Amino acid sequence: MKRVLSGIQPSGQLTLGNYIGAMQNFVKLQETHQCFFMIVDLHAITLPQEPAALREQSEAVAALFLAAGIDPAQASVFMQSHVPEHAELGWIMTTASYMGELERMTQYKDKSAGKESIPAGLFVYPTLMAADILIYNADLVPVGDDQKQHLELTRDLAQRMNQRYDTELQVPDPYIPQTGARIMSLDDASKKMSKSNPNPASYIALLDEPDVIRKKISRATTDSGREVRYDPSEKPEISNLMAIYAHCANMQVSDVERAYEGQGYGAFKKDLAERVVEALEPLQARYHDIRQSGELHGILRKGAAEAREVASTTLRHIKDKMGFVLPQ
Ligand code: AQP
Repeated sequence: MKRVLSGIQPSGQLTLGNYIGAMQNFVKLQETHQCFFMIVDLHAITLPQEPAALREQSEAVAALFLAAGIDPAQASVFMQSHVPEHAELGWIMTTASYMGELERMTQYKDKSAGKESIPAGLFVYPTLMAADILIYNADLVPVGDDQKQHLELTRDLAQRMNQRYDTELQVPDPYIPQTGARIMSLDDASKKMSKSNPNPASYIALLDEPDVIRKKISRATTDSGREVRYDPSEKPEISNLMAIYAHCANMQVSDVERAYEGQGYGAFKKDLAERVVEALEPLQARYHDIRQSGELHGILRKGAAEAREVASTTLRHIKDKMGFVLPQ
């Protein structure tokens, strides 16, 4: 079985974008791959997090993984910080990287733009991400467009380590999901829907109440005109809403277009809100059951133990090849 590694940052409330772009694919992948899915809390602190919010969001992401259908009997689900080998290999990967290659990362450039003082963690974020992947010798990493450059760096670092130290690190491939739609922001379809966007009206949180979802969709930006037509370059706003509709109703966008021929934005948005509410209701019910069951921490403990077994073996192999004195 090929190995898959992926994670989501507890840096805000998970959105419909995270669900469609990542979690739904995780659920499919666990059927055919050995999967490690983590809540990447060490990555989340590259930007300041309020302690109580970080704790709550981390537990919420874990519960949402399970509510979405990730099965702890099939996949290992864990907190990144419960597997300290990530941080240790992260440091080793930092020492194997060059300033120039980290400075070229577009996510670093975007996230540091306009900041008076740039957190160092933002700069070395890709070296920790490389460690996350290489420590499991992952074959495949589900990545969105924005993470492709980081995966390229991970591949370079794996090859560099293998050449320099004769390690046997797996060089990972990107996994481009078939249903890899990029869900865009409700207030601006040129930006992706993001959980850390300061404007909550720009995203649908997976735990938003039905009336909040209805309100956000009714206020979502639309293009000029009134035709419900899928054309991402000419009509980016309505095309984004149509993609959300298609995902939530399990339809093709062409069918959505046909269903709303001759109808205006108003009728379409009203129905879209109901499709989103219907899609999220069962997920939300399962989420609340999981939070109340008290089982979450036991599942995370089991996932971390499974992950550490693999991670500690890889780290030992790397340190041995690099010349560290291993504890006897
Ligand atoms: N809008 C999106 N459409 C499709 N997929 C998305 N993902 C995120 N937003 C969308 C996918 O979800 C996973 C989560 O990645 P992350 O938490 O490490 O950070 P991110 O990609 O930067 O996601 P956010 O929500 O935008 O977080 P913040 O605001 O904290 O930076 C990834 O697989 C991503 O592709």
